[in-house]
Amino acid sequence: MKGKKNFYHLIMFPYPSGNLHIGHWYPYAPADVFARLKRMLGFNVLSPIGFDAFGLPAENAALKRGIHPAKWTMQNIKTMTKQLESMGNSYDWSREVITCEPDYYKWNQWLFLRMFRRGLAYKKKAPANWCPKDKTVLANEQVIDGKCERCGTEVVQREIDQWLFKITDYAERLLKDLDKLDWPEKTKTMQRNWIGKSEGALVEFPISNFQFPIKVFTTRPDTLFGATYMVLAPEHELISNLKSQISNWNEVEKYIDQAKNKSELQRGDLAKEKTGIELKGIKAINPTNKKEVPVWIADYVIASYGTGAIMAVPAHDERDFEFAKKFNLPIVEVVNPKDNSNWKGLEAAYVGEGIMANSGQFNSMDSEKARWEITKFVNGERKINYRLRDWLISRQRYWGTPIPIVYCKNCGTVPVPEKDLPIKLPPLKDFKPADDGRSPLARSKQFLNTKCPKCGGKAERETDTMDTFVDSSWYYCRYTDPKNKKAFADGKKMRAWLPVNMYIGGVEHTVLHLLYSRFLTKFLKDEGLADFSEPFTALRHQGMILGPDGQKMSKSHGNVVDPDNLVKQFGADAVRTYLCFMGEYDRGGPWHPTGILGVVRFLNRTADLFEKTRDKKPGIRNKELKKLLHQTVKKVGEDVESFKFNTAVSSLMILLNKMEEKKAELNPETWSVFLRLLAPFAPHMAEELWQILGTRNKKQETRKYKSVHLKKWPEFDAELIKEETFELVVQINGKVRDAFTAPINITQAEAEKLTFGRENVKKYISNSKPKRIIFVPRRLINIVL
Ligand code: ANZ
Ligand code: ZN
Repeated sequence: MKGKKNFYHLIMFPYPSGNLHIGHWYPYAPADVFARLKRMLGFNVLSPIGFDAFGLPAENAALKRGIHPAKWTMQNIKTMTKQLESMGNSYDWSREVITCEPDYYKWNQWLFLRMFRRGLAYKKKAPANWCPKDKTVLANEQVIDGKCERCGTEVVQREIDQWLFKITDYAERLLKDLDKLDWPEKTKTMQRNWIGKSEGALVEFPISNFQFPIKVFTTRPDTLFGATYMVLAPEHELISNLKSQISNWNEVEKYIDQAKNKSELQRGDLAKEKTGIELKGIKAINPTNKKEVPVWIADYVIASYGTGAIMAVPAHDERDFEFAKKFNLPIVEVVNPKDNSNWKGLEAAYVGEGIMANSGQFNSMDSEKARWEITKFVNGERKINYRLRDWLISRQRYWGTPIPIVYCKNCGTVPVPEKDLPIKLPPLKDFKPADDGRSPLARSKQFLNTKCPKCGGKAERETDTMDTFVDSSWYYCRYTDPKNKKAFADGKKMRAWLPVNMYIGGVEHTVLHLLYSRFLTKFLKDEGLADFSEPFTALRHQGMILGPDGQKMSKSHGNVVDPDNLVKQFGADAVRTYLCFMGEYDRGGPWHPTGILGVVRFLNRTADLFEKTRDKKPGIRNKELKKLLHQTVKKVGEDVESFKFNTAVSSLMILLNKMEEKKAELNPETWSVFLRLLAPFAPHMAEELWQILGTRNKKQETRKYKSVHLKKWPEFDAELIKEETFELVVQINGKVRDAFTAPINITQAEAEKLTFGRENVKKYISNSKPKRIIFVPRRLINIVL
């Protein structure tokens, strides 16, 4: 729209999982209030919706019910569309995106090919998290406490060929750019930890009578003198090379086999009893003091992190300490705390910084300084390590985007040419996962057998499908140009809307979707396909709505609240407004079945009062009412912008009370303001009253008044609402302990009440009873204890 500033408002699109429950409304309804406000503030708001339609949940549900995932998914989309429409959300349905449609997933394949061309999509045999029940590989993020995120089965490790996206190339940028985002601090911290940057050193420990050393990554090279043994991950490649020198090979082999079945998370668990076995016959040499140290293998060392081997410093690392105690390995302290008044000696590892000891010429040095000096001394190399792993996108499942790769005997791995996209998902009848772990697509000979795009010879297609997080990593681009047949989105249209100005969704996506989207955006930027490097400028999370019993809503608890019934009973406006009103948006809380009645009453009272007073003459004379009206305009606008929907609604309620009190003063002018404030929350009712207001006052029953939702948000008079306040200073025994803003005409009783309610003051008073309270109007309150 000409002359208006674009504002891209986005909610995380839903899985078509079945019926929506009231918890699903929560991210959407208050978010729509925000979108409507922005529109009234004069922005050209884009608020699209679609469905994240591929993936395991749909497939599992379809398997359970014995119908095809495509049919099941489309049915659900139909139902959910109806439900979403009943909410009165201002979505632009013409831009709807459904990720399981070839028009959409074609572009997943296209993006994959771009990644492949840049070496960012690659295949590798790697240990993968394998869910024996779902029979599929899972990304690290989908393994929760060692169990499959979907079905709760213990995850095991398996070696298979996997496609990965090289997100690790972007680790530093993903980390650095977090600083400039208007996101919840907690979410940013979680991403930082997930990326897990650590600064340390690579150090080599030679092995006696063997040409290759053991390389370790350590964040504490200052503790090198205290390294009394070494540990290799059971999968470490050196182990098989050392086989002939290992005298207890049978035992070692057995241990390795056992370790294979545990997930990384289980193995890294601090609370877990340590296990391990010494490689008998092997010794490593500590490069600081040339002492021989034993070499162990243990599953608490993870193959995929650092170098897959550690130097163990039991005096200063908790896990090493526990291990050394259990297996009676030497513990040598090399860092003493600066303040050792509480130092208990070696009852536990001391993990802090301090003063060097038992470390030759480095004794008495600060450990922070010794860190890099000792690194130099042993010819180590400073190194930055990231915890972030490459993104495993292969899935051996049916309901996803086929990976556009062909394998040819002559030419090897060949990307499908762009002109042949989309590679359509074959309409399989039997789409169950196979026991051998191969994708069900392999069972369709028609799909599998193809011609090599290079030499024309016989070839086979890749049969894995893509992780659905690929679909959702770029959908916000597609909304800007959803029907485009030539590109995933037109550059001009993308520039007009992106990046997303406000993104709303669950905190559970922090290290998955939100990280993948950031990665993909950076890739698009590097490819010259986008002019922004972060997809979501601002982000807000909704809290979770629990069942009336305070438990997470679920069918098995029987505590699911059905929004359709609520809409039937009370109307969508009441449900929306109550969702806004029920509590702090980012916290959520239990659903109170009777709570909504308060909101219903508020809306009914509004309608009643309107009916009685809308025709009075213009001009608000009552000063008090006028002031509150202007104050409420300011408050509601500011609150909604900062996602404080609950206080916005309550200030509307306060205003209504005042309007009832000053009934005689009300007139179309008051209502014109009030209805506009109400419009984002209760769009249907506000519109209806607005039309009545317009037509009646123009005495033209036939002429339609412009929609309230296209009207401008009312302005407030800053002069008029200036609260007369002052800074009330709180003293305790004459010392200034606190201060807060209070109305000019506050009474002593009111001032005392506010003062005693303040945390700062409570802290000082605790249980003592004040002897005297001195109140100086417009200045201070002094509590004498
Ligand atoms: C010796 C040492 C002494 C360590 C000390 C710590 C304290 P972050 O901060 O997470 O990067 N480590 C290295 N590779 C490992 C692996 N593959 N599996 C398990 N642990 C591994 O942690 C780095 C530290 O974790 C490294 O520093 C190493 O232990 C351990 F007083 O080296 B440290
Ligand atoms: Zn070929």
